[in-house]
Amino acid sequence: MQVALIGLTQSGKSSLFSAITEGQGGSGAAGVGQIERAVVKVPDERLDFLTEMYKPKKTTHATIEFLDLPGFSFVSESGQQEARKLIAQARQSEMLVLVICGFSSSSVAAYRDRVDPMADLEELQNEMLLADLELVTNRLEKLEKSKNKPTKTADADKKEYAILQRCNEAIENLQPLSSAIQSEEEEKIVRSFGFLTLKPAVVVLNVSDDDVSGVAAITAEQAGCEVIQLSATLESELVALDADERDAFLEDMGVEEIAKDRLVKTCYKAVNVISFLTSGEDEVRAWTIPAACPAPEAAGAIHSDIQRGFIRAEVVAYDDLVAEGDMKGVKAAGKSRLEGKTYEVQDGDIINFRFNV
Ligand SMILES: Nc1nc2c(ncn2[C@@H]2O[C@H](COP(=O)(O)OP(=O)(O)OP(=O)(O)O)[C@@H](O)[C@H]2O)c(=O)[nH]1
Ligand SMILES: [Mg+2]
Repeated sequence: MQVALIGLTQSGKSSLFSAITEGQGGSGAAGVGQIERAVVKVPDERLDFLTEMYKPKKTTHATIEFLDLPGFSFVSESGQQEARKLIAQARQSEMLVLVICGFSSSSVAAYRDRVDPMADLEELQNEMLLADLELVTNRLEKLEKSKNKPTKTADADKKEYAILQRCNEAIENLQPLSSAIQSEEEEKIVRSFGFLTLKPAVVVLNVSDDDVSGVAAITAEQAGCEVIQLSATLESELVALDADERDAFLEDMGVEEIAKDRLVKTCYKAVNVISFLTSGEDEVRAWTIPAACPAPEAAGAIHSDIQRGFIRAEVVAYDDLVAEGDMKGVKAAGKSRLEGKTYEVQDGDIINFRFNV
């Protein structure tokens, strides 16, 4: 799963990236126009608990790949061209983090000489919509020429043409693209285009250190998605501290969790995936599956043999394990379940698959 950090120039994307990756992906000092990438563990207190319990040789987290894209500037023609290329890159990610500048600094030139988060967000979202519209119209023009020719793809082309026309209408009527999609099949076709405005998104409002606990300048309603307010520079300083210092600092601030952890978890949830867990002396591990996934398919995330030879899933809910203290207690309380093929795996299920091949 891949998440791209995008935004207008100098909004703090690279600072945020450095905090999220705890510095592993470089310091944001890469050459101008370069894309940085790094794989990040999704924090999971359930894995911490299981690791404490089993003391395994290895603990494996779910992961997300983050991309740090250079900032977009729509001020000049050349900036717009550059942004177009970067947008093509962002289309490949499953999710977007829109990093919006909410800090003023004497040493950083503000985009369009303003510190106006709402105006920046509107400009960014507007450009995303325009880019999607351009994609729709280009493709429609191509299909216009080919759709009535007796080619191999004529049927598929006609279908696509009809959907894209509806997409076009939706954008022109200022409706979200999602309103143009009527079935799962259509969704699949549309997904292959990588429309930016259809991707799950979260807005990060990057404010000064002393504003982090203030009222956010953008509400979730205005953004159309969750808004997380943080200070990217503060976050990157926090990750450089050792665990005790970090905890002391968070306690001082009166917050439970470092903001970048909250962001990574939010991204994971936003793409509609969940984790089930496996545990043992060798390894404690989180496995990523789509929400509402039947047990055999979940088993397939581990190995296709386990899916093929699926017999039953021995399932313990994480909360039951915590309540009973250990697996013995869980079994004594009758809270270990045997589930069959139609069972929908729940987030946090600890599973042992029985299979036969
Ligand atoms: N005062 C202050 N400065 C910040 C904050 N976040 C970022 N900066 C500074 O703003 C400048 C740009 O930050 P970057 O993280 O490089 O921004 P960017 O979005 O990656 O920039 P581009 O990739 O060029 O678009 C740097 O000098 C940062 O130190 C903040 O919360 N407060
Ligand atoms: Mg940058």
